[in-house]
Amino acid sequence: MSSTSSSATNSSRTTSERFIASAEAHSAHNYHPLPIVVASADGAWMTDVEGRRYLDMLAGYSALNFGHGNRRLIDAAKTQLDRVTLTSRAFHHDRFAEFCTRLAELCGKEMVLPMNTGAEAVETAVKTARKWGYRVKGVPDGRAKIVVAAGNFHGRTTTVISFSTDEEARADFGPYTPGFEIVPYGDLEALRAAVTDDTVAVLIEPIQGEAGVLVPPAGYLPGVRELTRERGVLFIADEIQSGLGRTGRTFACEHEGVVPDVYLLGKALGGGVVPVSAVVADADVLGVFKPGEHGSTFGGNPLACAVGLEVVDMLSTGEFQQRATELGEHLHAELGLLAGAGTVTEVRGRGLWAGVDIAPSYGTGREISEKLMEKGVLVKDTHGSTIRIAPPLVISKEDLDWGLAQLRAVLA
Ligand code: IF1
Repeated sequence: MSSTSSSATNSSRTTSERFIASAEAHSAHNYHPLPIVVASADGAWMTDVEGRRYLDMLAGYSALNFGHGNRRLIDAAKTQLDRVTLTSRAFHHDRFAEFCTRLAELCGKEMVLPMNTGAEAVETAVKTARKWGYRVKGVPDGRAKIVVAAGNFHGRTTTVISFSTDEEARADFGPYTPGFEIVPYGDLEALRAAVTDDTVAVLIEPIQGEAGVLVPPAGYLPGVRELTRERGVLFIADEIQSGLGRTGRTFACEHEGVVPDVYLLGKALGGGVVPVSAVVADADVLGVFKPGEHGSTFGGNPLACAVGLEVVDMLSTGEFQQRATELGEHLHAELGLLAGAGTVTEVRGRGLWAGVDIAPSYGTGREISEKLMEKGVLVKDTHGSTIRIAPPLVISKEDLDWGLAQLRAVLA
């Protein structure tokens, strides 16, 4: 197609508008992004194609916990790019063992099964739990059940959306995978009633992200731990978004002193550089896999391992968790003041992670997000009038305060 015409409409469009129109013409409309076209980024800041700067208060849904262009992570990636990037699991490579060993150590577990995306880690956990159920627990073939929570978000594959309660994510994609039981989140009695002898696992987010950064009632996670232990059921914690420093701890489960049987990790594990996910558990669980029974071309590749190892190294000192705790206390104190002023109806979350319900009279979450964008702050809405705030853990207190000042201005 030639583009010789320089009609008035075309030339009067901004660079951003042209990028967006072109994206809309040639990509599936499975997203409705804010109208900003990012060209570069550094730390907590992004710059668009017009040279405007924006404070990133979403951090790629926590994939960018360590900020954009983090020196250590970029250096680790660059070094590995010049050595070897991909071998497939048909061969060993010299970054694999160290990554798995160190990640297992960070989690206090024995084994790691590396994958790429979060949804793949969840799929892998579903397969692990079922196989464990048949081979170790002794569930009759084909009867394995996994209990999940309403309002969950675990990814987009056909099996994972089969146990979603979000019609947008689920409708028109059936037939659905059977074998899942959905109970209300935070309700221990409902969970207890749903667990049968065929139950192989309980799969939950220790804090529900998509649902609006929902923290379960105190005692819920310990209750899940006790119940699953009693009934010989695996407790699988999806820490893909909540884990790796975001809440002020390495894992959100830690806030309640809970250690699940299986951790699912993703997002920040790839340092915002490459997709890296993992299932982490003891050998009596992950040991169920024999050669040929599960895998991935890219899972555990040298580049992924090099970056993932650097992430594990960075988390092992506790400095990022500490930062998330301190800045998180500040963030929640400031948001609490807005709640006191009535512009905000509820604030939830832990550490540098907040779900903020804006009084509906100020508009939908989307409208608030657009107004914030105009003021140079990027957040993401979720259902109704809720916005999610999750800046990179490396954000400065000054920048965080500036971002909060823009929120106050939008709500003034
Ligand atoms: C989208 C939300 C965030 C996750 C948990 C697994 C996955 C995710 C707890 C799957 C992914 C995403 C994906 C992104 C939007 C997003 C999201 F709004 F839907 F809830 F982060 F807040 N477990 N979360 O949060 O990981 O396969 O994407 O690597 O799908 O639009 P993935």
